[in-house]
Amino acid sequence: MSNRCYIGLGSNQSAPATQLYRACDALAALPQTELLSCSRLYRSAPMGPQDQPDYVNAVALIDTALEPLILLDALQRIEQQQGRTRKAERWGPRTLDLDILLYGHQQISCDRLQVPHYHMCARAFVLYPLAELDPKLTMPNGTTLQQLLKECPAGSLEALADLPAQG
Ligand code: ROI
Repeated sequence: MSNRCYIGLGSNQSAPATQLYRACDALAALPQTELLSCSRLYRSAPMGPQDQPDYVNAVALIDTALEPLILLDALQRIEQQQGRTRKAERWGPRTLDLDILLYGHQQISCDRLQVPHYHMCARAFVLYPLAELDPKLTMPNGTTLQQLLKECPAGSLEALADLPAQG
């Protein structure tokens, strides 16, 4: 069985755009998984602690037969392969962050994984790229993406380039 999953990508270290392109290649190479589409890249000021560089974010849509926790393991391996170290500081800079935003219409709550992702409903750097991939998307609880966007100003968010077109 296959599941449509939206993955959030973010980086603000070590050439962030390159990190995101590499991560998309790694998503496409996952077993039992097809990369269906990727949003453009977006730059935004850091949410949370301000003494760190701007972030580059994107959202990818994959079709996968990997179970949620197996997918999470795979995403964490990609983060590690791209130099992610888990530091004590919460909300500090990172080379690569990969989050499962949505996994089909499932709601998942266990100690390792929360789907839909905790804060996605109020984060411009998630909602605007998501809308590029599917403007008619509905959350598992029935809230539409368009409703969420109305309550979430774009702020400093700025679209950069098409993800697949860049090397
Ligand atoms: N801020 C932005 N703009 N983008 C992110 O991906 C991001 N990720 C984070 C915190 C530190 C909360 N801030 C962010 O984890």
